[in-house]
Amino acid sequence: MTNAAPALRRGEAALAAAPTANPAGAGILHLGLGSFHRAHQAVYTAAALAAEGGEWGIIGVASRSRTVVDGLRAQDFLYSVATISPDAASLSIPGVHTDAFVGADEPARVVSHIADARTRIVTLTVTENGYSYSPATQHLDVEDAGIRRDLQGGAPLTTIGQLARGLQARALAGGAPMAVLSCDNLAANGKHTEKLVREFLQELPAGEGADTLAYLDAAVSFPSSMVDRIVPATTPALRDRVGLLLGASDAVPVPAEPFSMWAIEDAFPGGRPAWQVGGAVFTDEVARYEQVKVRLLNGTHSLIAYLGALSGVDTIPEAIGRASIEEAARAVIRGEYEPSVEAPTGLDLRDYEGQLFERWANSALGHRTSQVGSDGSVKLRQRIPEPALLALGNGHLPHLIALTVAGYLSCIAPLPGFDPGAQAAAMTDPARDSLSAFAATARNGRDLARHVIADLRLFGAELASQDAFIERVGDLATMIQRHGVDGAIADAVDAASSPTKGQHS
Ligand code: CS2
Repeated sequence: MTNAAPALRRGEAALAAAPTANPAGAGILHLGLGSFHRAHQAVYTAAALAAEGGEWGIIGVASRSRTVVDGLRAQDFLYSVATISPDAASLSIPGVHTDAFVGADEPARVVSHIADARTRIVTLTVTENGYSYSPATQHLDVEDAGIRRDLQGGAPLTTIGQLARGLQARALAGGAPMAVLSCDNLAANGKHTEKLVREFLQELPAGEGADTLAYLDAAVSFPSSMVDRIVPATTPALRDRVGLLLGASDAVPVPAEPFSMWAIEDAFPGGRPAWQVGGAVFTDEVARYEQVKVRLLNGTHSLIAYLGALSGVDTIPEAIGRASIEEAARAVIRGEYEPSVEAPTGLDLRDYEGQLFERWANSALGHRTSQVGSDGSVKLRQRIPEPALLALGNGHLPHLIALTVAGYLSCIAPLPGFDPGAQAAAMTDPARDSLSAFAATARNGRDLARHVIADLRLFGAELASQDAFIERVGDLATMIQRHGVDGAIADAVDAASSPTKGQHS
């Protein structure tokens, strides 16, 4: 039906929902023009612009894909956010983008926008995988081909290379103050980004980065932020539904849950939009928000996704609807994640947990287990090592975190003879090829777990020496291979609830 409807444009009489903002200029450059940014930061920015106006439009840069850029260009940079729950669906049009382009096609343009004094904030949603970080060295991955090339010069293609080269050009052009704001699910994401940008500049030959480092000291901030909204991938069915609701066709709508949260450290030397109007919280406690979110929400989300996929289930609501998976999710939150976090002032962990289960049960969203299970090699590293180490340090084996890792390995690097099913096959992961090649010849789960956790240090250096944890991961993977996922869930939940079995020396 959408083919017959007029395309979404500014000023169309057919619009059921008018754009909520019309920025005077673009003070923000955003790297990572995916669905999440468009359903989160853009919505807060629209609220800020509607309340206060100003030059806080957004120039959106997609890293490689043309789809969203082409769609937005054809629609005057408008698109709809469909807020969906089982009881209701509503549309909004955050008209905050003033331009969009593909970074890989025009890398020099990324640099020149960062250098331009009119840009006062660069925001990032480039995923956990976009930071060129090596967990083995805990530094910028200078062995990465993209980083090596960007260090040699020419128009940079990696995010860290683009930031560093852009800031270098900005320092030369007068050094106007600005903020670089990471909106990815990483612990201390601001500090992490700053460290990697500085390491890039330090790697440049013969002190070439010295002036830029001095400029960073004087005028550039890297605030941390915690972002939260469940945003599944867009489907053809959503496009049709939005077309019906809107009376105009939208090629690039985004679906999202009603819940949304943003906690930001307030350090913006070049100014910022009034994001608090849209509900953002400016706080010194971002680290606490981030820990709660990355562990209780994202860590448990991974567990649900892998157990769901291994049970042959397509979506997160179907997975959490299974009593055994719900029990495992409650056990990992109560027993293994909660003890590792300190709640920020005013946030009640019991309420937060209650909300999580409601959010995961949102059956109208269709959030897929294969989407949440993708990129586990980079996501789990943010979610599991610290709480696992904390439990181990207190003499407890974290059985459900071990089950999360065993579930992950069983999905993307199955042991010989084990077929994890279609949902697992649909998961993408940068480490899939190398891990599955190893798994195909592994004698058992312990072999595989040792290789991944101890030899490759996929989850960092400290977990690499935790033999009891590694063996438990391995044994659970073997159990999944031999007897299926249900037995492994029961074994882990049972062990976690039994005080003697839960201890280790
Ligand atoms: C999910 C997140 O895909 C995943 O790994 O855990 O994308 C999650 O939906 C968001 O972080 C929610 O804010």
